[in-house]
Amino acid sequence: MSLSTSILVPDASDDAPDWPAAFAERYRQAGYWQEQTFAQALDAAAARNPAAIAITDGPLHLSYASLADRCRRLAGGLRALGLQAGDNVVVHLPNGSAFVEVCFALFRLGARPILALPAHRQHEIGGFCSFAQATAYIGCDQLEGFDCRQMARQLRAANPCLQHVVIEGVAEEFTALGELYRSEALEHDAGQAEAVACFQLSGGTTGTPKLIPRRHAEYLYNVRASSAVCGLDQHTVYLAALPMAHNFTLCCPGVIGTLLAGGRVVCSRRPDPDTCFALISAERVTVTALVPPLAMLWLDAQAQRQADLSSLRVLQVGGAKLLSTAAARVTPILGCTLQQVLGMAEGLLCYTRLDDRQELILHTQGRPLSADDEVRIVDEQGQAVPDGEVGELQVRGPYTIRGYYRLPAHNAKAFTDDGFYCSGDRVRRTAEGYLVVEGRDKDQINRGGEKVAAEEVENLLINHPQVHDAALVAMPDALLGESTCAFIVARNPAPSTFALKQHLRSQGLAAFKVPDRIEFVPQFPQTGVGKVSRKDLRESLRLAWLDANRGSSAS
Ligand code: OOB
Repeated sequence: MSLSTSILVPDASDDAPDWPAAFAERYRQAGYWQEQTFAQALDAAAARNPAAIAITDGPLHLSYASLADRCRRLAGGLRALGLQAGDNVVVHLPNGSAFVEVCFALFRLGARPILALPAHRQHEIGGFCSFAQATAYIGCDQLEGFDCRQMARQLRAANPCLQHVVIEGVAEEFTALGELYRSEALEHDAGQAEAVACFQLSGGTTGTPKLIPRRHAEYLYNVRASSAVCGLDQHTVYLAALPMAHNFTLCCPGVIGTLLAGGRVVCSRRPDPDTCFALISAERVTVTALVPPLAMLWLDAQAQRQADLSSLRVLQVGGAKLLSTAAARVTPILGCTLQQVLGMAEGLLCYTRLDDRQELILHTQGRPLSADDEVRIVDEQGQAVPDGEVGELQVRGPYTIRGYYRLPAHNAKAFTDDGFYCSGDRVRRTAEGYLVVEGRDKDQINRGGEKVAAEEVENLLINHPQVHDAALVAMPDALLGESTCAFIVARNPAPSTFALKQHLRSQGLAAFKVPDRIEFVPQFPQTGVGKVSRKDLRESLRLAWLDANRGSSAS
């Protein structure tokens, strides 16, 4: 690996690549893109049924009218603080009503939330702040036991652009989120339908964050079309178990889909079966979304426990491949319909349909959401392969971005000349147009839905004075599907495994990216051209895993 290739420098000249005019016109004509912003869409939902409950967050039951009013007042408060249209704002909040209010207040202001995950720490958050020149950070006092205020002090010292820190809870020297609601409501919506509404985050393959600009019109289409495919309506009770900031939970159709359909969002701070089963029974939840390892945990828990999950109608599973054996257990054990979702923050969504044949639901990752999703599956030369053959999934369409924020050089590689996004996923298409994920071409590890960019972790490892070189690869894992193993070529004396993990944590790396295993090797296997052979490293782990599992099944 080479450090020099991984430094991606923001280039403000190519802010947020847009669709070419002819495509934009086509998507408007088709009715996909409408003249509406997120703030307007929420206002319309609130006007339809102001007294209905929009959000349940612990003891709090917030009506649509209160939610809309709180978002307006918060928008007023944020404006009085100095935030304005076009500002980039890092939002780092757990699942809860405050997350939704902050997002909609920023939408109204025309400021753009960068949707950080609760698991992100200083390394990631600092990266977003400096890359996007964020003017504000909105966090909370305690996030899964982590003190965001402490981090905010360091962020401010390192990022002069960061003018405001807003904290939910005890704010200390910062601005308290609660105070901002005292302001006069902001009636004017400064959002524009085809402007950037927010930034999703790429799972990443490189050492630096990649921000995904999502625009009101295309992202609202993503929400509306997903909502139709999942059958959401005013009776929907959606449980947000995964982080709300993630595209899956937020817009597929998720929290925002539920709100726009007039349903109710139930917030869970944790995705474990104990917490979620209690919420499902108490709140009569009808739909929720999980990554495969959690779905498997829920299945095992319910097989023993038989909680009252009778209200549950649909379980969406996506983010990583669901084994068909696990898929087959969903309806018998949880009593609901399984919907497989192959999604990506860059856009494309594939869903199995609720009335699909069992065979499709159990064995495929669905088919594209939109009739205008142009999916092609190509070989190494970029030529389309026939149905049934495996190739790289490339896509363009009415809600798939044409480029990352401020990264023209990277965009030139990640998108084809004719605007297709190169996903790095290896898939095959069935004769009926359903996709089956067969693997991946990118240097990314999919740790049960949580994405780890190999290069990001390697860069931090080789910062350690006792590390000569590092390579992070996927290792088979019964629950996660994949976990991470770092191979290290050490200097003399070699560091301990503990010291290396400590080194990563001390640099503020999110815990899920700290390698599950660390192996010391004298040198890396090489490819024919002298690059590190990740394939050989992965293969050695796979063989060791097979060996170990053979041993355990024999005993
Ligand atoms: C979702 O989005 P991201 O951006 O965190 O990750 C996207 C990547 C895909 O390119 C693919 O490699 C993998 O995650 N993936 C799957 C999958 N769903 C996503 N791999 C196998 N089977 C699946 N069902 O993960 C995401 C976004 C919206 C909805 C659902 C998932």
